[in-house]
Amino acid sequence: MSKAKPFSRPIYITRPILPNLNQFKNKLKQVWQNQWLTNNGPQHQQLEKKLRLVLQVPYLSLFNNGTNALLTALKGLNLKGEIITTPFTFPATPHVITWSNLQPVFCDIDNDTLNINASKIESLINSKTSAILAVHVFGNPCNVQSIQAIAKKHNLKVIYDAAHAFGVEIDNKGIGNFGDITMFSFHATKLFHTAEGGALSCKSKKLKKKIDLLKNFGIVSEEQVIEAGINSKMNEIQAALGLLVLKHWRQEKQKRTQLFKIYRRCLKDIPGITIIAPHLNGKNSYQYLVIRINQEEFGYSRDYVYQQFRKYNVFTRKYFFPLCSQYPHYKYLPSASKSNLPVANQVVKEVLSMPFYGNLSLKDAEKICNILKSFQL
Ligand code: T4K
Repeated sequence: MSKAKPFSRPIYITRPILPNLNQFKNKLKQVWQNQWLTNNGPQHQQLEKKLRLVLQVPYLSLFNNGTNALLTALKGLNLKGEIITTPFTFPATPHVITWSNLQPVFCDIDNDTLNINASKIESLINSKTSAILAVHVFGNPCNVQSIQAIAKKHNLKVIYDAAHAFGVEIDNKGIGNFGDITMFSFHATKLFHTAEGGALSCKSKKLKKKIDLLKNFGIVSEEQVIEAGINSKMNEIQAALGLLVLKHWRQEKQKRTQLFKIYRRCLKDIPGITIIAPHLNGKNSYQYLVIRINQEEFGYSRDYVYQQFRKYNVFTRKYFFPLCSQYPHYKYLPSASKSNLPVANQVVKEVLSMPFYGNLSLKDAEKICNILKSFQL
């Protein structure tokens, strides 16, 4: 194989959907005409209604980012004591537990889906446990049936972090219908985005009302404040952008399914390389394309591959290295010990997020795979 040349421009793992600038200017004109910039304005109301339908959930509340949404979910469910969660996630997941004066308890992950291993949850439950905070990592759904059964048996709440799972369905139902509350992130790096943004879905009008109060200081009216809320509102400019991005996300996903086919074809014969996400079964978000590198079979470690790619102007990412359980403020926890998390500690050394976005050409995806192959020669 002839040696591939480095890309002339940096290739990142993702690039945001950017709607036509003139269309965005037109949207901004509407905002200017309304002279209404935030606090549940017309753009916000439209986006909330449309997203509720796209995500197929009964109730949805928009937020200024996913982390604040998750923080509000914990507050809204009145949780106490310990929350069982995964160490293989973005820092936001355990940090919202800590910010709520609760204790994260790390549970090991499943070797195939990389999500919390439902069969390991029960041994971590004690009288202080009040909830399970699970993450649909890389858009691959958790074992929601088993998690629900455990929660029911032990009277626990279930919160799903679906930051990566926009538009995913489980048994033809929107993923936001599982658990007590589900969080979505609309950060610029997500399939659907509002630059920064997020949402919570839930199943009761009462809980939606509480969530909406909590994200707006607990204000009911000019003279009545009934909750110790915070300010986590999505503004009109974010919502206006979201309304335009919403017109493009299906096409973006379609382009990514084509890219996925290229990656699958080109990577299938490389010993030691497997694709983790998008998962072959079920309806994935096509949010990330994640490979796993078995050093023994491939001949080189994930860290070597990551470094080598940089020489070709390809900036892959080691999501989610290091594990959250290795952060200085969590590593002292008994549940953070390596012996409690053997699978997570192995997986985190092997995963690599590859470039994956609609504007990446099929030819460039093929070239990236050829570069990877060339490391073995
Ligand atoms: N739970 C989970 C499981 C999550 O993954 C996240 C966020 C959250 C909760 C919290 O949700 P938010 O509060 O963020 O809504 C990025 C995102 O900032 C973060 O939202 C996301 N997960 C995480 C997995 O990825 P970084 O620090 O890795 O992003 P950054 O700036 O390195 O961007 C990655 C690549 O994307 C860049 O190399 C280039 C490209 N990029 C990025 C931005 C911001 C662009 O092309 N344009 C852009 O505007 O965290």
